[in-house]
Amino acid sequence: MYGNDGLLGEVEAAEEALRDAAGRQVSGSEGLEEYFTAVIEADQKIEPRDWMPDSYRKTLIRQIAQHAHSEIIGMQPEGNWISRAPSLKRKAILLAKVQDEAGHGLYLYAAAETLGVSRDELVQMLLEGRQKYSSIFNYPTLTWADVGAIGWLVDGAAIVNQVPLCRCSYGPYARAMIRICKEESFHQRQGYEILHTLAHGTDGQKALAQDSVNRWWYPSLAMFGPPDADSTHSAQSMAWKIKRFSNDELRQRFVDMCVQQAEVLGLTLPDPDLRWNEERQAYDYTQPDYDELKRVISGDGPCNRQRMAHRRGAHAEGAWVREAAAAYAKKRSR
Ligand code: FAQ
Repeated sequence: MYGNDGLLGEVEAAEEALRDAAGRQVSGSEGLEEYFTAVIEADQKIEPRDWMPDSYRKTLIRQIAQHAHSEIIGMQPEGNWISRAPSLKRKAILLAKVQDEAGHGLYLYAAAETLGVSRDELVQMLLEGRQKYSSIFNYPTLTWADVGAIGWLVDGAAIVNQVPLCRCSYGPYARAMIRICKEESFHQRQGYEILHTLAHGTDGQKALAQDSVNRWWYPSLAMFGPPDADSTHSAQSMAWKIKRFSNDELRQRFVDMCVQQAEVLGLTLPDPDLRWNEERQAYDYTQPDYDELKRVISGDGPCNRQRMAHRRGAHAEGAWVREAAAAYAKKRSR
């Protein structure tokens, strides 16, 4: 019914492959660069102790940090609904979900730190606007149904994008992604269940669910990034096996997955041109507005300013906690 069992199977397979790749068997290469290339070609993992090109390191830091920041900023839109969830059970579930996102941020910052950059530096770059976070978290959560739409569509898009990252060539990132994907899959199901309940409720509840899907559909498609022709990093990231599929390939996979799920929900996707293409064995669909994506990425989305102001405020308010933790660590080390 939920349609992501296949994706979970891919995560299991990637986990097994990771164990094999850990016992690395590439040998006999001459220089450092040749060895790096041989490891990538053999589909084994680059580890923190290995030599790697500076540009590979920089690309990973950029992507992993952006991903970590997204998890942390991504707590805000849903956090907005914790105190207003319609029942104690819904509140407890949402609280746990939002807490999971903090955990994902933590795994990812830890993975980025293995590349020689500290979490403090990364957070500082986010606060100063020198690093990005996902466009999707700059849209507002206007109703309770939006919590369902985020789970179904945003977490759904996140899994489709992230399952291939479980096979990423950099070991610490791949290992973090295995755990994250398993949890994201659960998140997607909780969102789907919220929407399913609303869609099978009163006419008013169904209308609420439909309205949220109408608002979140295109921003979710835009999460996959610019179209391949405009994607600056894809070719190099795919050659390094950081990315395994292009932005457009994953977007298509997501659309194909959602169509059947929407049918089960009894909701429509807001695209009059969505139809099955027999020749391509995939759905034709309307592309999201990529100019809007550019605007949102560059800081001019509906909630960019609010999200960053909140993050800066939370960081400042948490200063005493960081100071206390540092003082305690110092005392213990003495
Ligand atoms: N938003 O050359 P490409 C989640 C930037 S986590 C903002 O195609 P790339 C969990 C890109 O950085 C969601 N910026 O880039 C959750 C680059 O900028 P630069 C986050 C975007 O890296 C659920 C420029 O555009 N997921 O949802 C976006 O090869 C619910 C050119 O683009 C990840 O981070 C965008 N949507 O491919 C949490 C997954 N798209 O640095 C809470 C890991 C592109 O050149 C609640 N990341 N840009 O100035 C990736 O897979 C990739 O980085 C892509 C972009 C696919 C996002």
